[in-house]
Amino acid sequence: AEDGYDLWLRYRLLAPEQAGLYRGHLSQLVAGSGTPTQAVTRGELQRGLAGLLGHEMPLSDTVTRDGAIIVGTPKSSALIEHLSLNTQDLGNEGYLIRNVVVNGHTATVIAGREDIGAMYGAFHFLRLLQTGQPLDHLDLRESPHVKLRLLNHWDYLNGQVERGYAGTSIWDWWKLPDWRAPRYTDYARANASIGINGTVLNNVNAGATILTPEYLQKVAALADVFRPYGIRVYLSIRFSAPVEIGGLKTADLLDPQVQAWWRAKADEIYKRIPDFGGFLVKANSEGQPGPEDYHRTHAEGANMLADALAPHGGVVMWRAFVYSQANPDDRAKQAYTEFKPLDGRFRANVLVQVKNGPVDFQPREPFHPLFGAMPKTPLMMEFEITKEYLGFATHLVYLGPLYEEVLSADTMAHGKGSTVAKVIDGSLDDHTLTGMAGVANIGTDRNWCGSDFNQANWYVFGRLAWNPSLSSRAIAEEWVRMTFTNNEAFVKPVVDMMMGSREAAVDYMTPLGLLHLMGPGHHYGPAPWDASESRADWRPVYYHRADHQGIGFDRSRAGSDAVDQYAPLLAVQFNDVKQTPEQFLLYFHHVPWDYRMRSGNTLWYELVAHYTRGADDVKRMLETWRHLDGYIDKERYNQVATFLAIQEKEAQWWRDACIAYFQSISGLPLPPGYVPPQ
Ligand code: GCW
Repeated sequence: AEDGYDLWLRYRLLAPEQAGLYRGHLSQLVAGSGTPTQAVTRGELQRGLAGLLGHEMPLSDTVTRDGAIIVGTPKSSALIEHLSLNTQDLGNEGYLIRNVVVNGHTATVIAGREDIGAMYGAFHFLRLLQTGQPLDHLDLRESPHVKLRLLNHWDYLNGQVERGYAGTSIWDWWKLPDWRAPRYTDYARANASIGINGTVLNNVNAGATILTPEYLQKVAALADVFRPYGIRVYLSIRFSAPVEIGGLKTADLLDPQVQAWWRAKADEIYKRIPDFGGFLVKANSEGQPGPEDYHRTHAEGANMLADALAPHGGVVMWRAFVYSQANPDDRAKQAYTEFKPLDGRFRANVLVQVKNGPVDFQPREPFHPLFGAMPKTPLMMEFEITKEYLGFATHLVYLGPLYEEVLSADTMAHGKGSTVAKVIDGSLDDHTLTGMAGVANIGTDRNWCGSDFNQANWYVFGRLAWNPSLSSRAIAEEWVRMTFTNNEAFVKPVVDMMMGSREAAVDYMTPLGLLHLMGPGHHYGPAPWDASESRADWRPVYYHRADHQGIGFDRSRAGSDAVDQYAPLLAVQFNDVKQTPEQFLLYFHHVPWDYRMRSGNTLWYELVAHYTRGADDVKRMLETWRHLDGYIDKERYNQVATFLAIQEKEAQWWRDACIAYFQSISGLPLPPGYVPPQ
């Protein structure tokens, strides 16, 4: 039975016509196993090829017939060395895949400069087969565009996953370090297959316990499992840990004892985990302790930790997700206000990790104004893979288009073409330390992610972290082929459905630049009326500001002036209601209900039309899926169908609740032809 456990690494038998395509190309495997990485690379190829072709691939020390696959590095393989390939500029993680002739026989070589590169190449090679690509005329060269490609787990040590909708944490802290569950290896394989090279094991809302010797031993065991796959572990730390587990009276960074404590802690960690990645820090945000508790800046706090890690080559990823209840200013402005002045004040091994938008992982937000605004500081992207505001496990929302929209957005920081992708890959301001993080959607569910389609969000995150310029459609197609089938009659409609799914969710939840209308606390379902939260900036009304005259948050110069956090040309555009893209209209402006939209509709009618379109889109998604019965296994087909039916019901709920609520405020009649809820 199919339970989704294998993710996109299913390696099921290829259809005969596809297998036919590869006849003559896959006859023997020439690959070493002298290092742990070589061993797992060879193992993955054996496993993948056996599954796809239906027979074991013979191993050989040298090429003895046509169709050999040669894997390795010039250092590990004399054969590869003799081919005199240019592997020098591949970097540590890059690879090439090429057809060659060896001893008069045709062969395919998968080579890296280092083992890890060859491993990534092997996964790419398997992907070619899984997606039905031809194997002749191969001449591929790939290196990652971003250095740190990380998952962030919001996992507590008690097993709970904050904003997790796929069961509990896969880290079984009770049984570590002795029991190294096979699932950890499968986790590493999945990540390696898409280029993810690091993982932050614990929640940014961190306790201090993870830094105790007992837990560091457990962390070291996980690091051992991941190491062959090129994955480093990182930890979220609690700024006040020197007090909580160090017995000190203060965590003030100017106290020499505090500095010494962190240095000693770093030394202790590296003794156990020589390739430890570094720290992720949420400080002075939503109740977490931080340097501001002692009237020091974020930069000073980050630098103190950076100094402790620097001798070992570790990094600090300091989050910019800050906004304070005490600060009456527009929440969307606060991170920029606090961090922009700190540009140039961070140590070389500090990255500032910035959420994609200025508020909080909404279905749609403009890109965060810090991108492009801190040229002297490496800024790391933080995307949310788990669907906190996007329907949890059941709603089918492919996040590729969201990620792509943000990455391709133009910050105009150095004129046209200064995209967010260029900030992230370091090319805009010449940074070599670069990174992209995704808040994981992984848990103990058999299918890891709570639904089959949620796996696509893990997948697309990894692929875009490798290369932020890839197309989310191309990635969706790869994923569908690997996860379900290469049958074109299935692939095309499913990719189309995925590509439209994010816009559908925006339409039925928060169209036209609205955001944060979800039920406070849990963030599931509509609650634009809800005023139960103690904090004003956690209430939906804070964001939509609907009144009898109109709706939207005035962030123009006449309002909170958030527009001026963007580059001058963009600020002018966003400041003008006529020039603001309609998808961000109510994010930047408070607009009268009778405002004329580009369609000719009034704003009120347009809002109703978007909600209706979103709900209708989901109906169509379900219809599309119903036509695809029989192309894939029953188990996964049925679950997707049921989840889509839930989504259909809930999209309708969103539409009806939001329209009814906003109508109670606008007092306007519903458009002619509008079908109210039964
Ligand atoms: O999105 C919000 C979430 C919190 C989260 C916080 C953050 C980890 O609702 O659950 O806490 O952001 O990113 O720090």
